[in-house]
Amino acid sequence: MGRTALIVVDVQRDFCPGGALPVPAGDEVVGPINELVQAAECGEQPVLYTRDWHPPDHCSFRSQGGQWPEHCVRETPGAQFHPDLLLSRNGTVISKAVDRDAEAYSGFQNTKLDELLRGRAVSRVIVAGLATDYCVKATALDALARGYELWVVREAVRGVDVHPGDSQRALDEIRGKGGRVVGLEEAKAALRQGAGMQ
Ligand code: VGL
Ligand code: ZN
Repeated sequence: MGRTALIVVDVQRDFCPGGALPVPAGDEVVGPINELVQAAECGEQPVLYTRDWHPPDHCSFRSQGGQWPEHCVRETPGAQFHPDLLLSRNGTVISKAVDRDAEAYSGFQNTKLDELLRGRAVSRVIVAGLATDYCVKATALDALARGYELWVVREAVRGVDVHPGDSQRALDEIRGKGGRVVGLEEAKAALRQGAGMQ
């Protein structure tokens, strides 16, 4: 059994209430995620933070014919992590959807995430963050497709639900493909255990 990594998906100002593309109650993930980060530090497990990091003319924006209002434009306040999010000393930031012409919901798409995880002998990935029905879903399914054991933390995700039920369907699909939806305490325990207990 390899190590367990925590992947914190897109906990950015624009995805929280008051932001450009707010996920309802999106800021409620910050508390549980901070507990997960502390558990990972305790167990010396890797923490990776993905961020949506779009150019100002990204193809996903309505102004460019896409689906979304402008959000998470690189180097703007809306793209910053939520101010209360605990940034681990040993954390790694993964910027995604940086190319104008490509949408990228998954943290694995056109990034070094897979390489980083393999380099650190990670076999299990624990995913938390925003949004359940977009970037959390895509990142989780990609992790499964790449052969990782995959857990999503129930209390630490929130969805957009453009169509009612999207978030629930996303979790069902993750389960259907072999992932687990776990509670906060189980996830913290796995992160805290660290290398020594395996
Ligand atoms: C996301 C919509 C557009 C996400 C990113 O992080 O879930 N959703 N861009
Ligand atoms: Zn985006």
